[in-house]
Amino acid sequence: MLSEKMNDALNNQANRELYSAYLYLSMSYYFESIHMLGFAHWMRLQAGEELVHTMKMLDYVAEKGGRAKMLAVEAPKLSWDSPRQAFQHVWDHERAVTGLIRALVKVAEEESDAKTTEFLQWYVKEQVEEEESSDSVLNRVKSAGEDKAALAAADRLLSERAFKFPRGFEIFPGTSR
Ligand code: OFO
Repeated sequence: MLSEKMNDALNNQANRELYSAYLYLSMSYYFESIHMLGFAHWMRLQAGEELVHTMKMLDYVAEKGGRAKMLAVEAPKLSWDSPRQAFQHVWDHERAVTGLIRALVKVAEEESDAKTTEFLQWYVKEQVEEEESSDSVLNRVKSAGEDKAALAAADRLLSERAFKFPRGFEIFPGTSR
């Protein structure tokens, strides 16, 4: 059974994961509006991953006899000055989320909740990957700079991103364009 404090902390983090999905969808439609469909595709899959993060956490709360709650989701930004600014935002956001996950692990440890501490290790590892992938995309976009051909090449490359949703979380069948 989860303590009330742990239950609340997990619900709050699930809300931040859902916000991440909302933010990346917002970026996806921003890129669509400027006709960069590869970047839009990458962001759309990123949003799907965040939905998995959200539901995995809420499922855990429910399985442990807690109460999964849908809290109000903050509205994300709607547009960015450039692809570089958007991908910088992704990188900054993922670093901030890593901090939130670390704080959540600390709550679990303080609550002497070994099961939740163990459960959260999946998120700790996932954040390492999230930071690596956003860093590598940011570097690619940075090195393209203002060069339109290089940006178009980066856009094409990102259109190849694939993501297989884990079983039970097939949220966006047919996301690939
Ligand atoms: Fe859920 O990893 Fe990004 O935010």
